[in-house]
Amino acid sequence: MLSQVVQLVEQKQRFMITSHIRPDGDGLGSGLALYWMLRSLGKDATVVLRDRVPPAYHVLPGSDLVVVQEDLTEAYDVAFIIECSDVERPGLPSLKNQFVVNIDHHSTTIPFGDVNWIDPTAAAVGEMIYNLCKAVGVEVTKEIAECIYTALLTDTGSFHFSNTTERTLKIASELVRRGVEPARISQALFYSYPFSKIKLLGLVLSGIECDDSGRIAWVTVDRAAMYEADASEEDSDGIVNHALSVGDVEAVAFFKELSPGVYRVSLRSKGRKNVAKVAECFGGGGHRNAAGCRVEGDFEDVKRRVIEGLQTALGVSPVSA
Ligand SMILES: [Mn+2]
Repeated sequence: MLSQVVQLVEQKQRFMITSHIRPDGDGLGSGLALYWMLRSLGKDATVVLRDRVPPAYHVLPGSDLVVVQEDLTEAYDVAFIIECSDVERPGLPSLKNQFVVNIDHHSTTIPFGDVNWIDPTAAAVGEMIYNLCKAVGVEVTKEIAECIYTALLTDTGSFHFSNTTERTLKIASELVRRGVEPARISQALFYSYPFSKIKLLGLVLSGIECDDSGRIAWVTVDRAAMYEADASEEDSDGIVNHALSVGDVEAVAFFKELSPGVYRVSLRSKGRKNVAKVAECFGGGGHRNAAGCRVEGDFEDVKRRVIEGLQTALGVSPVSA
């Protein structure tokens, strides 16, 4: 509940903020916005992540202050966990000994925190942090605005996805009024890729396939493509969205080989087609238009099971994948 979070922010002094492994724009943007908000109130705050900040997000104020650690080395009054489906997701084992506040906008999250603030109507956790700033009376500074704007921009697919509401755009407008330069943020996030990322994108997209209905497509990244493109793990992020740009395609699966027989599966859909339900069948989660899971097994078998899950979700008769 927001009121409980406000009370903790007002009464406690030492805060720690984290998000999931392989941090994204919402996890980082919301986390750093919360950091700046707490600093404005004169509180002690530290952002701790298991993985480093991807270079694209160095544009975020405070990204250089993020502490990258395998685990926590201190005790805090409150540990904020942003955008995580469970307490394991940040990859910091001793988090479970802390007083945890779970902040998320995914409907599939479980209430693992001592306090749980879940708002599935928010386009991004960034929107929730904006509301928190208002609730505790902190002025939205340029730093806070840039962090929240990044969270909104990335989680809405540059305001393309169906989670983009009037409220999202109103907040974005307010953030621009507070000093955000949209072109500068977009330039850093979408026009500053390493060569290897575009090389990998080409290799992967040239292998795009779809089922007989033409409504479900999939792409695969294997270790050979990663090697050929000389790609980093981060270079494969976002490829899934390109597959969804085919007109007739309503849902896509992105398969990434993590190690032999282990695949990370990212699912995306358009409109009202729900891929979170498919991810949940494999022990993953997410929201309606963007979800993910990890599946183990023989690749052809993994692929068939996931495609069949998507066919069921879309009401497509299961024909050959
Ligand atoms: Mn999010």
